[in-house]
Amino acid sequence: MSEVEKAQAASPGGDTVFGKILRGEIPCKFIYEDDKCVAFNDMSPQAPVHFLVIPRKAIATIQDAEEADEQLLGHMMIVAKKVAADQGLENGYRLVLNNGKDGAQSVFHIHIHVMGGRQMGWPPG
Ligand code: DGP
Repeated sequence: MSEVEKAQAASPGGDTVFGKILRGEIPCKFIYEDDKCVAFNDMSPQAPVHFLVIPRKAIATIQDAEEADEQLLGHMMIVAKKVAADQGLENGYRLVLNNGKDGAQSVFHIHIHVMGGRQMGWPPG
């Protein structure tokens, strides 16, 4: 099943695989963690380096984010750039936040994809 097909089949609401990862129910090696978010490698990498930054707080989609989440969302971007530097992405990288069905979101717990280590194309599919 392609990532787009997974997104089309995914249903918003309820628990997610990322909730299970955060609770330690699914083993996952964090490459970064703090009290607000964690980062780990994507199991289906689309680039030589491909990791996800996810908040510990379960927010399903960007539409579900509230004004009070402003600092958390900004923090995730700062973590993304710090981990990207740790991963040696000195020539740039792509940040992606797939949102909702048409955005090809398959896991309804917001996450920033950070991809690098190759030349990215544009426009995205
Ligand atoms: P998105 O389509 O934007 O919702 O991306 C979800 C990503 O999450 C997708 O690239 C694959 C990744 N993913 C899903 N389940 C797991 C898992 O159990 N472990 C890891 N490391 N990544 C996962």
